[in-house]
Amino acid sequence: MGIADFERYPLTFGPSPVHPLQRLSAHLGGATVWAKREDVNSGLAFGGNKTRKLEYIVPDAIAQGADTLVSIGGYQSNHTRQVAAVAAKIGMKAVLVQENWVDWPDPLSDRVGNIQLSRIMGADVRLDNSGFDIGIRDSWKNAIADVEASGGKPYAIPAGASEHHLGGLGFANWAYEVEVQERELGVFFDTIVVCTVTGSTHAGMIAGFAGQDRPRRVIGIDASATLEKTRDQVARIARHTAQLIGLERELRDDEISVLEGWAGDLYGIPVDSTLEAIRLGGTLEGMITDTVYEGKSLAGLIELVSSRDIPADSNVLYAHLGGQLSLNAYSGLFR
Ligand code: 5PA
Repeated sequence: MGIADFERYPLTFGPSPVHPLQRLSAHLGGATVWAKREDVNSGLAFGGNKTRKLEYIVPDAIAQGADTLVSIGGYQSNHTRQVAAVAAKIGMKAVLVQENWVDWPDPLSDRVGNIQLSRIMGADVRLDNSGFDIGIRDSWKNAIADVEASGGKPYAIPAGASEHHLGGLGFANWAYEVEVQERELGVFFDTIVVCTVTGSTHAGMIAGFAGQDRPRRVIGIDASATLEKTRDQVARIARHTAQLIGLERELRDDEISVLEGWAGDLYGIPVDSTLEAIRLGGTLEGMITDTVYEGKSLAGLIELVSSRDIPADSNVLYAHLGGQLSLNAYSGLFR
């Protein structure tokens, strides 16, 4: 059993682009930094990491005869926006529970960016006042029950598509894709840096890379300040995904590395290092990152390269997972 045994419904343009960040690398003066860009991986409403995960989930939804995808996230969830786009693409409905995950004083946070696009794409958006949690929520269970009660066939996709039995496959496949691109480019990425919150992006990568010949460091950067929960979730999903794709050994604990230090105190609230990283990516590379996820993982990368924790002779691959649209809900920054 391997990744190729799982059906993949194409939602992306194909392999996502990989390119060097020359001016950022020169500025940091250490390792050579590259990016692999999930923010431009699809024509479906700006794509992102969930679009890749959904490629492996959609065949199951279709096989089950579903007519409505039901999912959950914060007001500015990138995930739910991608679920809305995918539902539109495959001719299903979407019911999205959008919770008040971030205590951020932008009066338009439930109207602009991701949530606006979900509404444009016809999703049934339901605002809920609950706070941040990556676990399974009653509001989401109620939405599923609602669809059933009205005669629909719901297909449940948990937060970030992570606690879904196929949720890790998209990024296990990403690991194989990287291997192919490395051969084409003549480079080996000994270190991968990725933002982790609900866990299946990082977990899928760990599982996918674990079966390859050359070992590498896959560093998850915590962006929600819930380290223990995130680490457990990543470990669980990585082990499950490894089993699915036929890895013939147990993952070691040292293969599961989630680092803290760049999340600040709260999910969704940027700190100085986040804003600094966003500015650096923007001014040196024209690469836009957001305040919730990618600005935090980029801040981690910047510090790890600057401190030589990632050695100067390394080739580092920054996984850019998308998410720029939520910047609209942070209109008070960068004025
Ligand atoms: C998200 C997640 P994981 O949830 O798979 O760990 O990915 C973290 C992540 N970068 C990183 C971006 C741009 C993301 O959108 N977003 C969630 C959402 O609801 O959008 C699942 C939380």
